[in-house]
Amino acid sequence: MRLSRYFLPVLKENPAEAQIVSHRLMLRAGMIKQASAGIYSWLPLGFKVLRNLERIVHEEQVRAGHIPMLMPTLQSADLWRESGRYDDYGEEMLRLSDRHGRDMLYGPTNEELITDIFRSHVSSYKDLPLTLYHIQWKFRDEIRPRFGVMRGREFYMKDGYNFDLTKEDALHAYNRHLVSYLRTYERMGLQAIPMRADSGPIGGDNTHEFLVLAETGESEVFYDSTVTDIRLGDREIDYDDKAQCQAVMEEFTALYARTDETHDAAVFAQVPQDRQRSARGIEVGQIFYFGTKYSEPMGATVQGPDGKPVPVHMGSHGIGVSRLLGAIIEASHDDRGIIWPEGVTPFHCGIVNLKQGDDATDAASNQIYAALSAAGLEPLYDDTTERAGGKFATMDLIGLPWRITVGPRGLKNGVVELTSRRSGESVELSPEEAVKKVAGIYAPHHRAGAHWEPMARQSFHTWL
Ligand code: 5CA
Repeated sequence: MRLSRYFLPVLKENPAEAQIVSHRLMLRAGMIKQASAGIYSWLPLGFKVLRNLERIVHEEQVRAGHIPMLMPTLQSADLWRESGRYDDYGEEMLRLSDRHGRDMLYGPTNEELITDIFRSHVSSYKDLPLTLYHIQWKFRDEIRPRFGVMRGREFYMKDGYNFDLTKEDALHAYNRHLVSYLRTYERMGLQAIPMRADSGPIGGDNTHEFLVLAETGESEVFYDSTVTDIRLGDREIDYDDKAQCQAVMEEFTALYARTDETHDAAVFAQVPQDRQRSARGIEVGQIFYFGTKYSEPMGATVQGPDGKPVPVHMGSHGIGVSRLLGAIIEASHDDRGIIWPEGVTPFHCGIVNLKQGDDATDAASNQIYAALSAAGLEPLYDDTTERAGGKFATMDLIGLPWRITVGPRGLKNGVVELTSRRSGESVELSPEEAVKKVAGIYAPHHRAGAHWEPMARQSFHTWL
């Protein structure tokens, strides 16, 4: 993409309404614009990152054996009356009626709708196990929408639902979700710690929230500091292997890590004192096992091996996809702007032409642009006539992890500058070497212990 043809409405001033850094940077980098309280338009740069996160979520869910689909945002109130949640859900639910006076609602979550789909089409235990998921907009009329996409009213969520014959099978589904979520967050450059939590209106008593530690987080958390040393990394996971998934779940949940709702001071006191931590965290996902809470009242039964109908065991599992943008920025920025992890960056590499209009720098910049594109990458080329300082400030603000700077002085010596946004370090290289280096960084499995993969090459959103 050439910046002169893109739509990147960056703001020079700090917007007064933004209280936390991620909200401020998303507004300043021209990623989002508030449409009304807690509801945002996703401008091109923000939309690109949102799509990248969505792609990672899809890849990891499909890898775990879960099946993508799409349910609507508007639902009929009747289904929610069946489960008993229509009255229980309270003010957070946005209720509407259509021209025939039928009660509708904008879905805050989808347990009822998916249970209805299941009961209409599945009648035998032989069709189990089954896990269906979608990524769709949700609406919760939060009393205090704030911090931009972090606590929105309209937000983008991945929600998945497992249907199993037995509790044991459903707990395997729970573990599969836990493991696939760990992979998902690590690919996004995040550490999200599973913590014992409260189930709220979803129900059940087996639930973990995934928390990214951050001072601006809305949740208060208590944990054993050694929990932050555990990584999933590159290990091969066989999602059909119950024992392996169980072992990973145990490894990640054995140490004390709880949100304030389930915090138990007496148990916490048994953690060695120098490892006791209390901090704040951003909840980027939550998994639930709730047994037959929905299948029983809604009649979602299958014929068991003995021919008798049994209600299925279910769980639901959510990732806050739009909230993740805020969480990643909270975890990865400096005073100049965002620092995108390679796995989610909107463009792989920036190209800054220090003397637009100069034959030599224009030609070299164009060549680098073409070579990076040919390597399957998506560069953002600042081909505007803005002065150098302004170009650098914009690149730093929007946070592309790598930048190639092309200037007349360097070109005389046959070099350009490759700069890491994270470390600030620059090296002088020939244009060909610079391209090779960047292409290598995004090559699969370049870094041991990290399993992010190059985006443009395998993205199902290359049209973006
Ligand atoms: N049905 C279950 C699992 S699919 C469910 O709704 N879980 S949830 O309530 O925990 O939501 C899942 C995730 O959505 C949360 O972990 C959080 O990351 C995100 N989320 C929830 N509310 C908001 C909100 N108001 N703004 C942005 N993200 C939110």
